[in-house]
Amino acid sequence: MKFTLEAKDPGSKARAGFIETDHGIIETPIFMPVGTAGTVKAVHQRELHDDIQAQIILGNTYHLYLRPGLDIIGRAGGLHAFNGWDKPILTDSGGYQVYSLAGTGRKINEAGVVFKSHIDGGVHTFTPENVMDIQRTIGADIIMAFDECTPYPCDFSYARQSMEMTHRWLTRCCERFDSTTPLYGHNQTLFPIVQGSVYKDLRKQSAEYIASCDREGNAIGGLSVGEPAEIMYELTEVVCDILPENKPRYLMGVGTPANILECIALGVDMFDCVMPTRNARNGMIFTTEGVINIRNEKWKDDFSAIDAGLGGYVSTFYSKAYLRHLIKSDEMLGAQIASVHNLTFYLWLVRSAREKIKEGNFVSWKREIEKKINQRL
Ligand code: PRF
Repeated sequence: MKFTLEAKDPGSKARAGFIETDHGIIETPIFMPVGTAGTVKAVHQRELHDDIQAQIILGNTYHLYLRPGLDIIGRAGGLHAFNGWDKPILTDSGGYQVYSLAGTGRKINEAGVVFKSHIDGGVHTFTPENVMDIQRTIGADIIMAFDECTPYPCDFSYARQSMEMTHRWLTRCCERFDSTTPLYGHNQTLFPIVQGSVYKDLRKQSAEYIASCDREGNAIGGLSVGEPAEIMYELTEVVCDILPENKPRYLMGVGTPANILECIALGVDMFDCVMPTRNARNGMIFTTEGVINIRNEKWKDDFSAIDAGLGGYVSTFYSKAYLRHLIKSDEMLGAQIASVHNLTFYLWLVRSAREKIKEGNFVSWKREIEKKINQRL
């Protein structure tokens, strides 16, 4: 993997660049659609390529390991061969999914995490070592270190101990990753994850440690877990200022369109979030004019395009009134149209940000576009 910085915005810390992988180029800043179980929910691969113009998608170690399982993925020849997505894939390590299982009897200790499957209650263990092996078998281009994502709020002493354990787990991840080889002929790279909850000192310490590990890219975890946005921005800035400039920075699980623009301005290059797809299924539609709750009565006879300004097939072909009818009727096509549309919007947003950074007028564009896209229609 190779990251090249192409442009720095004069008015902010935003950057434009590109990442070269064996499955192709990722232009940054980028948004990565979430494909938890090896599928971006309700969206097929041709739509991802042609309509949404996705450049990389996410998969989850936790879900794929439980179902379909490593035997099937391995026999398919890895996730790319299994799901037919021939561009880059990033897999999350399971650290966050295990965090989400809080209250289900999962146990975290130095060795790793013991948890119960949400599918059949079976007991499994994740360790830094087996999570590397699992991600080798899945075959993602970018794989994530095994970490603990602390909840919010979290007291200082727990946050410090947890961060230190995440750092020790990282050493074990690196050792395992570096002593194993890719299974399918394409290279893989390992991104470590900064933790430290909402404590600036811990965040600085963690960012310095992660930077010293000298991997090809770095991630910021443990944010957007319920803390106020201002706190997330402050800590993202602290961490970005420490992480090396010549490597991509990935802010995990963020966020709203406004969050993404703000964090691009702080120097983040990569984002992922379930918001555009999950909220689509509930009728929340992001458009170039503002946010729509398509279930509202006011759209029942609005026969205008979902988003004429965005372009793209579903956004211009289908009307708001028709999409409202589909979502209200729980029709599968409603989830499909809404998901493709929202992802088209998210990819348009980062593509536009990239263009503006290269032109040197990101800040003024951001100010103008925020006024529109943040309003509720
Ligand atoms: N760790 C991992 N994945 C994540 C997070 C994290 O902290 C977050 C936090 N927003 C999202 N996804 N491994």
